[in-house]
Amino acid sequence: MNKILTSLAVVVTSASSLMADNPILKNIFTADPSAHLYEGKVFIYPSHDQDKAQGFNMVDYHVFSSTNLVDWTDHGAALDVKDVPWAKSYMWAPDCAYKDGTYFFYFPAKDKAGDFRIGVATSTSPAGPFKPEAKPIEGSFSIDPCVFIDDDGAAYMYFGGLKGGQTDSPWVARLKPNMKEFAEEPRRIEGLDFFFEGSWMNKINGTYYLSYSTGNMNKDYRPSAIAYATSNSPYGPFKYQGVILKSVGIWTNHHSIINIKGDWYIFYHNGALPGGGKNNRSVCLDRLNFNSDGTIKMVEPTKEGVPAVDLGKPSAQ
Ligand code: FUB
Repeated sequence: MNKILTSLAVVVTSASSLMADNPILKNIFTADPSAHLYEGKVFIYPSHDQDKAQGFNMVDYHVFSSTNLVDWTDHGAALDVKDVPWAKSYMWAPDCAYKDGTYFFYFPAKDKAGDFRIGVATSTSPAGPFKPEAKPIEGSFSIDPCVFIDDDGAAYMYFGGLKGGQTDSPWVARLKPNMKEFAEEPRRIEGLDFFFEGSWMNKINGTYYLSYSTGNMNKDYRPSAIAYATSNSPYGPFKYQGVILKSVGIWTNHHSIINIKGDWYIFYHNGALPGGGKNNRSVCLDRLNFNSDGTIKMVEPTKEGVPAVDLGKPSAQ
């Protein structure tokens, strides 16, 4: 691995490899990757596991981008807990959404009372830095927000996994046009068998695919597989479809799925970097494939990762 220091970012190259080489992010420990295509690049919004961490008390977020899926740029700390007036600790799995020139960064964290809430921070750049709102989203609770914008422009937040320290059902709430407030009381989502945490939404050929981590809920796939369910409504009810990624060998599993140039990809994490493990995770990338009936094939995690894809020339750092 070769690091080139620039004034703004760390470019982490992988020796001109033609393959991405899992884990793809190697300069710091990262987890819970939410991937998006913005401005001709792939951006990853992960959690940042601290070196030698014994638990999940994360304190900041870094944003990564790539124009070829092989070489990744770390844009540095995009949000730090010390800059979030309401948050105390536990900066867990985030997501990002774009609307009308603004990037909205959604993140769960424990508030001063020790309860998980969901916050939002904004930037005009997909790389951040993000400016947090003074308070968490009113009425928000729990963890792992995923924000999905439907074809009609309506935005929905899927979230859930822990409520008051207990496992809980997943939730969905439509967002107001300002993307910073719930437009309705969160609704429970039905039909997500074995749901534990880590929601991710895709709409494919008119069908809503909600995928998620199953923790210890499915005794046949412990610990933590990624499963999915489908619906014809963003609110559900959903129909359970099965497992798409088996355990990655550590307690958590958390993913995102995006289409890049006509092919589907799954971003997830494992503990495979030197010094890695349960609390020192690293983001990986593999292909995801569908059957002709629209069901998803089981993913085979690889060491070599995916081939380079040309998304265009990198812009100046
Ligand atoms: O990274 C902290 C938590 O672990 C995430 O919020 C969960 O999804 C699990 O990956």
